[in-house]
Amino acid sequence: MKKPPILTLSQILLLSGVGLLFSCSGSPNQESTDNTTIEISGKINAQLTSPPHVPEPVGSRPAKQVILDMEILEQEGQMANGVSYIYWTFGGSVPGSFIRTRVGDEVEFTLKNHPNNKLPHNIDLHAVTGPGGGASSSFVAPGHEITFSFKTLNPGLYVYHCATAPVGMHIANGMYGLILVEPAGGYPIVDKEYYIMQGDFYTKGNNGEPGLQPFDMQKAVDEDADYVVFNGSTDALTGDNAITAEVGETIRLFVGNGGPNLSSAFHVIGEIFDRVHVEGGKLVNHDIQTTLIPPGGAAIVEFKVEAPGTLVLVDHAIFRAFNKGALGMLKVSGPENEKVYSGTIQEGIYQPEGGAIQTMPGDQGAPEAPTAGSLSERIEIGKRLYAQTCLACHQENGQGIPNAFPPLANADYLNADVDRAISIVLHGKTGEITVNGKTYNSVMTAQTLTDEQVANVLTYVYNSWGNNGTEVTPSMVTKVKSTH
Ligand code: HEC
Ligand SMILES: [Cu+2]
Repeated sequence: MKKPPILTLSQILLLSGVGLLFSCSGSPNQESTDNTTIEISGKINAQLTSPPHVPEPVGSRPAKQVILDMEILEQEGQMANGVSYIYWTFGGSVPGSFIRTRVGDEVEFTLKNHPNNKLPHNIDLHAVTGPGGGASSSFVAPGHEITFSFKTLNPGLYVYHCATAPVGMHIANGMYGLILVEPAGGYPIVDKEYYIMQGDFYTKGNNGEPGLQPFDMQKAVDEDADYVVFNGSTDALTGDNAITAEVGETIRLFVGNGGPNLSSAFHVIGEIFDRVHVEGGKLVNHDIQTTLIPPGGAAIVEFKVEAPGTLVLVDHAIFRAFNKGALGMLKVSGPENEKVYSGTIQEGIYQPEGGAIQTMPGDQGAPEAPTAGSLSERIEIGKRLYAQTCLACHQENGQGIPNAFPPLANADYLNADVDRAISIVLHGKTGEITVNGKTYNSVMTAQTLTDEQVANVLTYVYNSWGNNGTEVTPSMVTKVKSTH
């Protein structure tokens, strides 16, 4: 056996690499800026815009205090021709109002929940360094408002969204938007800037079925989207709503993906992205055909339009584009440029094809639940169910959340009427109720549980936190079901 040399080649390389790292660390190209120390001078009101528009670039302005007011509105809107939907919105649009800041700004954010709204909401801004991205300080019940503040530390394009339980449902209903943090000095000026966000939607009726379509939780869990759209609707960026440009102009698209589930293979048919700020950050890639934007992510894409015609924006997971709505148009007008493209301009090659043929997910209801053989087993199984299905709203010890979710602990309303409690878990509940002297007027969604599961979870609740110890049996649940 040979004795090993004192240093192997790879060890030498490693060491010299470390040396290189050290020798570079003091150079001016290395990032060592501490953005927490950027001083602010003066105060401005934030300009907010609805999609596809964006506020004025920050340009060379210094960091400032930015006063920002955003109102949450739950309102009906159009998903597709003949199909409407109750959207939950930040500022009345899907995606929500575009927020434009620069690094070092101190944003004083007031979130208002309109008194006509049914549900509590909050906001998690991915641009925020702090607990829950602001979510933990911004929880707000209908008719209330809340103010919190943050300093923007990292330049880039960020998603914001609601993070109130059930989180997926709030996002699926349209509660997302973009906040841009420009670097000092701003991004280079371009001719046109637009705001686009993809989202997937889940409705009781399949794609194209007319009328006011309710949200379908089961399809959302299965990630079986009926609609995949830009800016909240199949028509938001087509026909008269198309975005526009002139030949020779430079375009910047701020593109986000609200999800909740599906990643976007963002592509513009007939264009190549000259530059892409990958994932919305500092890294710039060049000459890109399709850029991947995950749910909760964003990208900035830039290109120059050289020839007239209609450029088609799609999610290149292509059934989503032609059959579920992920299709938008950028109409470029101006003189032909035969050097770039010699063909005739033809409108209408890429058009939506409408309702995809889909099968409903098998409607077998909830899976067989374990059957409880005794009261203590029922409580034990019920406790697990509570953690899975009730805890997000009613909280770990049944204490609820003031103005939003009523308490189940020592709750007079619960203890007064067991059949009513069973009915609430089976069918959900909306309208004003009074629990322990406080009024609540919100929405509890119906829980998809078997009779056995309803019995177990309610038995757990009745045998916890000072409640009256009722045992709820599956036959009691079956009886309540048959009388409603
Ligand atoms: C998405 C949030 C949410 C979830 C999940 C939820 N609830 Fe509720 N629950 C509410 C709201 C909101 C109300 C009040 C509804 C109203 O204002 O009319 C309520 C009311 C109730 C009430 C009547 C009021 C009271 O305090 O006694 C009971 C009982 C109840 N829920 C039990 C449950 C049980 C058991 C589960 C789990 C199986 C559950 N809830 C899951 C939000 C929720
Ligand atoms: Cu919300």
